[in-house]
Amino acid sequence: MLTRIDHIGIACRDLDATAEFYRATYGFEVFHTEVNEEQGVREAMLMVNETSDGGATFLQLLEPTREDSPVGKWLAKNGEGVHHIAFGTPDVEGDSAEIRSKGVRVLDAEPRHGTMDSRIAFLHPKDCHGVLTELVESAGAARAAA
Ligand code: CMX
Ligand code: CO
Repeated sequence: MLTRIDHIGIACRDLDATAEFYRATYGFEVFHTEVNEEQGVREAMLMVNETSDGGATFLQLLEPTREDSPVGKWLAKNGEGVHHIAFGTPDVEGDSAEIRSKGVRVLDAEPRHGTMDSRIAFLHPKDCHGVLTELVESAGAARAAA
């Protein structure tokens, strides 16, 4: 069961400058930074609020580490902007299977490594009315609460 908006993924060209925009404009501080070579991104997580399932909602700023990565290709085509949304779940495998059974392509046959040791799976945007959608099982409180 999906229990929160885990994050909104925002593609940017300069992670540090974009993080500074969010700090100076809204007061959102960087909570965590990480490089995920498998996904081809350098990322910063900015916490916006905690959620009733024991998790939290973040903005995820994404700078590509290589041009041929999903975010690199997307930036070249679209420029900076909202790249994906992510829903939190205590059971990424179970929700992936259920959503796949409804005819939505799950891009990851097995969950992959996500930020802060989460486990993630992506749904094809063409099956989700144009929205690239990610499922996130976080490593912390939300999974323990399952
Ligand atoms: N949102 C909505 N639509 C998107 C999209 C996005 N982010 N990315 C691609 N599309 C659309 C394109 O516009 C295109 O549509 P048209 O055919 O109508 O032009 C179609 O999907 C195919 O796009 P493409 O540019 O040819 O790209 P690919 O098919 O090679 O890849 C996708 C698209 C979704 C399969 C790929 O981006 C992917 O596997 N994404 C999942 C992984 C990811 O995004 N990782 C980065 C984030 C990591 C994290 O959050 O931790
Ligand atoms: Co994401």
